[in-house]
Amino acid sequence: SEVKTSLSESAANLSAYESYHGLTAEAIQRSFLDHLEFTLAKDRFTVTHLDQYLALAYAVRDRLIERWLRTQDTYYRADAKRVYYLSMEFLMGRTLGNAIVNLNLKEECRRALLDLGYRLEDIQETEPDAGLGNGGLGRLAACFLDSMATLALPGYGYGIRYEYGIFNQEIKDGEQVEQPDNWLRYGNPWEIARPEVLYPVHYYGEVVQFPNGNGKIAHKWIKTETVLAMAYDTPIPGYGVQNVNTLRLWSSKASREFDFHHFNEGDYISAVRSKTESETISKVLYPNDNRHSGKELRLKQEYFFVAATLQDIIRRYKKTRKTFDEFPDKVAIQLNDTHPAIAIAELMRIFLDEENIPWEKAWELTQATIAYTNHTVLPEALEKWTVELLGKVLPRHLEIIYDINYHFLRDVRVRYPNNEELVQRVSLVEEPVPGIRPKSIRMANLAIVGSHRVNGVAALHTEILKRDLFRDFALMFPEKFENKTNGITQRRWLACCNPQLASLITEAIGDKWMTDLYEMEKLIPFADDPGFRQAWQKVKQDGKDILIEVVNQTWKHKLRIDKQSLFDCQVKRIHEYKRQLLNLFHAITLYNRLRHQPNLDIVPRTIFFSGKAAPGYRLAKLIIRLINAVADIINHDVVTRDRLRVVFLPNYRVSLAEKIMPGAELSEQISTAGMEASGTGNMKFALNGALTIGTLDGANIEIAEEVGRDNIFIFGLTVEEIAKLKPHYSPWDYFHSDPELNEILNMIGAGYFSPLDKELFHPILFSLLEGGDQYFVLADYRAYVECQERVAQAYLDQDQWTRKSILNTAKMGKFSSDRTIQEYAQSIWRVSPVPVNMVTCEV
Ligand code: B1H
Ligand code: IMP
Repeated sequence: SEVKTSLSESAANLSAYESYHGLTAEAIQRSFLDHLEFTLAKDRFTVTHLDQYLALAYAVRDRLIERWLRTQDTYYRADAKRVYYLSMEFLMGRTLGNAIVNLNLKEECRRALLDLGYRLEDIQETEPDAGLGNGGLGRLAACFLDSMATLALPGYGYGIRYEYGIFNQEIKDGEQVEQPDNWLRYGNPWEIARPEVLYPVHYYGEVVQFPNGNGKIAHKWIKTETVLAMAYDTPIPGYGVQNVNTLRLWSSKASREFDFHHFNEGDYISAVRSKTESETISKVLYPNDNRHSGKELRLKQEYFFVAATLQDIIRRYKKTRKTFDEFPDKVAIQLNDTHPAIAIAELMRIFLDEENIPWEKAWELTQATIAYTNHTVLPEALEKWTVELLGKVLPRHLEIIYDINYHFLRDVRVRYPNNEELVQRVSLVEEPVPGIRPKSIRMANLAIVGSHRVNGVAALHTEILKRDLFRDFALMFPEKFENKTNGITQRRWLACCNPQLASLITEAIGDKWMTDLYEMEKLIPFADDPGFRQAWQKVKQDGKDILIEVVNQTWKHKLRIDKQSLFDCQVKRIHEYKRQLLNLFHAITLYNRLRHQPNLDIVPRTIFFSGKAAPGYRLAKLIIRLINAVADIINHDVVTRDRLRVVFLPNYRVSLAEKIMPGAELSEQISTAGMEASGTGNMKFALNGALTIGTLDGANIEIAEEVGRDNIFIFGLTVEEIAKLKPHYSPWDYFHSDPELNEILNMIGAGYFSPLDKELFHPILFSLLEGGDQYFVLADYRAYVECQERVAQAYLDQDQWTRKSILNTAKMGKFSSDRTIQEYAQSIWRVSPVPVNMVTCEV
């Protein structure tokens, strides 16, 4: 401590600081070896890859701890307003490489390990992904944590510590097979268990009323089943700052009373069985992207983490305050979609039933604290819980929701008299239609009414919310609705995943882009510099070679990829609205053209697909089968296989995305206009220098605005055109009038790609023809194929293509999640940075 104090006095002595805090290669090596020996009990004869990874992870983690503790202390001393990001999903991927980059320790780690004969890159490959999310929504939460820490904002992520994350996808005979993702099997060096941070969460039971002595009625929720939530913390280091924020994930544990109750009844086996049942709450992530399941366990998961989180938030608030008057000045809660929207009823329950705050005040505090982000307009994704289920699992919350609705509708009737249709539309309660739909609670309506801000995730999406989905609410509360266009963290999605491109950029314009992505504009003049273009092209080629290596490892060198072919990538969840079929039909178009004219001169392409289908989404799984069947035929045809390849990369996940982005040249963002709320993969590709082929949907529109129409390939129907076409759309017209499209659908129908089961893919044809083609695949086919011809033409001029590639990266400034988070901080959360200082802080 004396050493430290004297160091603080000579605060400028940075190298002494680094040496003291163990930030040198020598210290890291020492720490690595110590952990191998003392933490893992291994020597050089018994050390495994896993041990190497764990030892390095512990050595790096050690270097975060002091800053982490200091950060929490700093937030308390500053009496800072905190932001709580509540999300059912955090798709973190790997942590080691990101922590090393954010601590600026890459060279030190590399040297420390090389000296022992290890390669940093190899060690990183051992880390399993933390796949606690489905796709864009979960990864957005992870990018936001990185940005909040980097911006020195007192931000916390709160969610569930799923024992099983998103399933691992295997492809067997062309089909998706799901394997459980037991990611904690070998231990998780990044989490710290907090067995003392333990809260009860109640379910079921009943509500009793009694006079509270002040002439009012009090409510008590009794005879509940209780589960305990235990905290696990993961440090979230910022880049270029000393702040280390916290991601707190809850794990369910059986409560002690629960045990005693059953044990006293003398049935040991059923006591242990009941115990495991309460522990199933945090067992597994629901693998649906953009779809509401309606299952009881899912509702219990949502309430589980919300109830534990609010207890923790209120505990922290009460450490410095006696009344709740300042709650909204000290606490901002952001709901990542409606999945945690029960927080509105839970916060009201705490204020009303436990803190005895009167309704009006409780409601004012709740609204001022909470904000809601909507991520989808797809009707099947909107959460509606049946009154029956909600009343059974959370009876008091159902009462409170009815009360909120009563107060809300009373105000609506005053403001808009004699408009019962409006009242029905905005009601939190959807009335039943016998035999068709049960009486339900609309969670989006609850979220809007209970929040002071509602935001969409891209400009178009927010407009659609205001014009269509939430039209009535936007007219009632125009000041509530805002846009916050999504972003991605350039630390993970460029610095970590594409170190070569990052270095080339930094050599040219310096490294300020790491914390201010608008700095990338300084690359614009380099787009016309032949030497720089050549260097850029070389780095992109290296990225392609790494991707080829991934293919070789997957297929054991059986699938030869032409390294000069156009690398055309569509990687995202498999969903009809994302239209992987459109892309596949283009592949079949090229295949047919080559079959019919074997000497046809085309630009060689390798078309990569990757993505998971929800296990219960039959058509999405069939699409995976069709992609693999088409790939099999095309890749084995001697006429076509040197000019056209189709590759389905199994098990898409964050760590695979990090290998795909640097090698991609064309980014497929081809959703039906109006259906992809934002997309964020589109931003990752463009940041790594891929050109986009896309529809005017989600954030594509804003990407086009930034890069300019000359540097992006836009095609297809617009939202307005689709709305016009919809009432009289007939996919059959396109089927009959477009010969190439006709041929493709006939081949699929005749079993060309499934000779052993000719009807295998008929459900796909059915959805496109009889089913009415809900996603306008046939309507956009011709425009898409023509646009792909423009892409191929452009690719022929490699020099011009490279120029456009550089300009794409240069104009990505807007799409940093730092910009997004700054906007949330200013206009929704009203929080300011609280930087942590390690050197000058007193000890
Ligand atoms: C997005 C979801 C989603 N929107 C329900 N909605 C889920 C809905 O488990 N569930 O029940 C899970 C996920 N995910 C995505 O959010 C959008 O489709 C993307 O367009 C957007 O970029 C992303 C982040 O805003
Ligand atoms: P939490 O934010 O209350 O969950 O506490 C996290 C950490 O913050 C604690 O373990 C302490 O290191 C620190 N901390 C908690 N209370 C205080 C306080 O009153 N002043 C300064 N630091 C605190």
